[in-house]
Amino acid sequence: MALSRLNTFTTKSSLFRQLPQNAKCLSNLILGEPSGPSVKTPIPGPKSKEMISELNTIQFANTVIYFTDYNKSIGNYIVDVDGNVLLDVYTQISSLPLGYNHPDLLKVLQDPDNQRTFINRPSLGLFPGQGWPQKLTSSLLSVAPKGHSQVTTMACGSCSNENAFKAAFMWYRNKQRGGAPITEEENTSCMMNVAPGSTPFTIMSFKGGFHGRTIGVLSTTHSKAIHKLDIPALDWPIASFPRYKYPLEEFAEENKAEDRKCLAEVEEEFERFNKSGRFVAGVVIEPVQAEGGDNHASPEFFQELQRITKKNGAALIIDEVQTGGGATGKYWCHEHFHLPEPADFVTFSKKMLTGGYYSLPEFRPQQGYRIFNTWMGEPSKVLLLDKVIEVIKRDNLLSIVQASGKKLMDGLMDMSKRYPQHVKNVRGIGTFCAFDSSSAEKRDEIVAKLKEKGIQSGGCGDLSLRIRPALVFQPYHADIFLEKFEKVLKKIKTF
Ligand code: PSZ
Repeated sequence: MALSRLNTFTTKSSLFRQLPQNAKCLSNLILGEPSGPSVKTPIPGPKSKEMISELNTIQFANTVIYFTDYNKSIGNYIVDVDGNVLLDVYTQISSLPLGYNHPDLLKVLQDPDNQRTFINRPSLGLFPGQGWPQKLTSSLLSVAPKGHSQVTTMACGSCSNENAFKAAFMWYRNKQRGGAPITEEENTSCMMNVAPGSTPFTIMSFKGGFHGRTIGVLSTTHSKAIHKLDIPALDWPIASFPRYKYPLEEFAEENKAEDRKCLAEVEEEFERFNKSGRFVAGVVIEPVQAEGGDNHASPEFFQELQRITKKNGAALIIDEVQTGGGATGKYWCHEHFHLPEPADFVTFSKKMLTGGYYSLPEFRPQQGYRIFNTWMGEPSKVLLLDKVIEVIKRDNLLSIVQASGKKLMDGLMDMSKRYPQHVKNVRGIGTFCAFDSSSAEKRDEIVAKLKEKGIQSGGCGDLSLRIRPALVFQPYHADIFLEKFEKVLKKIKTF
């Protein structure tokens, strides 16, 4: 029943191919979507509330916003169990590349050959299915950042970063050994968590960064106390991430000075830790700090960071878990930075559907079972990703992102002039946009009122609201968002 309903959801890719730059035809890309949001009950509605209490008897459920009807959700619209239809600019924490129930993805499931991939989950490190290298090539490697030919799949974003860190540590130690074999003492000491088998190596991270919640990467996460409280942390170097003044054109000098200050801290931390023998094996950074409040840094900052990292013999690990997959108008956000050399690692998850990382060949582990786990990713996710990438290319979705991003940014800029008390520091690349409100309370009020008007958005950082639509979000959807947003702004009291 759900499927027949979804047959009305048709892509107009052939039409779109003829007129790729024509914004008018972009609005026809998805048929079968509602013409706009509709809200019938308070959110969460009565059915959601009942289900939340039911779930709460089984597990802690106080974060649940509402229960979703995944049969009815379609394209850019999420539909809750009470029948409320919301334009979704949060998309499952920025992890839905093509919106809900995309017909091309549903077709992947209907193919009997594919069904076997869904039910026979392999241990990829031991028994990959035939065609696996070709699948990796047509999907992940077809969109690899320039200079990358090696990819390792993992389950989630945290796990991808954990393993990139481990690969960086092994690479660093291997350099130190200078080709000497691993000693018996190293093998026995590591079993007791002591030197020389266990190293004192570190990963440098940035204030405001987020790289996951598992215990290793959590030491590099610095966005909110709630993520870290009560968990033991590693004493690793932490530098400041630039905090710019907006509009950027007006504060060019101040922002350049901010870059210099943060880069000087990176140099100081390298020196401090390397001198004390706690060698910095890697530097991990997001191209835009997302959970930490959508903090952007300049291409020059990243170029210089790459130079300093290399000079100090460490690996640059770019965490594209949230920024990757097309939302910035390029497949990888760091492509906007024109780095002189490829990053050593680029980690991904979310919109890529599978976790994992690209790494340069020198980071291949020296022995088997060093970067390893039961599943090492999930072929059915890669099968879906293969289709997602095909649709992105076929429907020219990156140019849609650019067009919709411009519409969003222009609209937000305009709001920041007309409602300066509520909309400040507008920033974004592609549809990866955000602004600051005047306080956390005001930001939460805007998110709540947007929901009442049928817009699902999300907060980030202390006082920011982030916009994270799917790649099928078109300029026409941006208009709907902006119209509802203005209605909300008119209702928000200044104090
Ligand atoms: O509260 C949470 O646990 C959230 S809310 C958003 C995320 C996590 N983002 C995940 C994330 C990320 O944004 C970056 C830049 N790096 C790593 C991660 C971790 O990914 P997962 O959640 O898949 O482990």
